Amino acid sequence: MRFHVLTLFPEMVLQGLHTSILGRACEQGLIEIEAVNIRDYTKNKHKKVDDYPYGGGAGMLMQAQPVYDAYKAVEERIAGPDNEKAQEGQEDELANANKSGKPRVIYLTPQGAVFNQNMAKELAKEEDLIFLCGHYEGIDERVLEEIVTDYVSIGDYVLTGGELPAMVMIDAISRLVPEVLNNDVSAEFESFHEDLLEYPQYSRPEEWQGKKVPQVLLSGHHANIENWRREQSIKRTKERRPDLYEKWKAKNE
Ligand code: 6GU
Repeated sequence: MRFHVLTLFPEMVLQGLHTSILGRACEQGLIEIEAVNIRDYTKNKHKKVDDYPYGGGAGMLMQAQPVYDAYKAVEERIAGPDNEKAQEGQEDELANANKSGKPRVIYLTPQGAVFNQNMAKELAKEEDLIFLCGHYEGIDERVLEEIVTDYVSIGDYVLTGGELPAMVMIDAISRLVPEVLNNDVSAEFESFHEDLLEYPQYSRPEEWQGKKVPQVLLSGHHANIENWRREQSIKRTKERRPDLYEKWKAKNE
């Protein structure tokens, strides 16, 4: 799976995503992360990419031209001579959700739909994803209308730019790509599986600062352990995420 991030801060994105599990996934060729510097595409002789908003108001806007040209460069590369399916006219078989065979373009904005695990699962089916990161007060609406397929937020708070949200999404999506996690069952039995949070876990020693590991986990009785964990998941969800608990209860009644 390939991620293409359109940004004014490529080094931030690459540094953050080339460590730990995702770094290893890149080295193994399971995922590819490319950061495209929007500034490289400006036709302004001073390399400027922003300007004042018509009608007035606070701050600066990213202009349409450099964003569009950066996008076009990526799109042409994706649909380029290496793309056998596009070449053979097998657009139907492309994993891309939009029928044109064009990649989905996700604009990170607090005005988008709130990202969740179901969206991560859907997006993990795509071969290429383009993330557009805005800065300043936003991006000229006309280029958004032209290229964006999905408007996504990561929660109800305001950040200074789309880079961290893009990185959050790429992390959540990448761990669903086969073989990225070395343990292929762990992506299934985790928080949000079945709308429940994960149960508590313990490692050595058996006693730490007077606190003992629950006896059932030392018993070797697998059915009892499974039952205990499920009870704990339900209890924890009810306490910490009553909204999720109600959803789960409605489904399981
Ligand atoms: Cl996607 N962008 C910005 N700037 N702020 C956010 C966000 C996105 N999601 C939550 N807050």
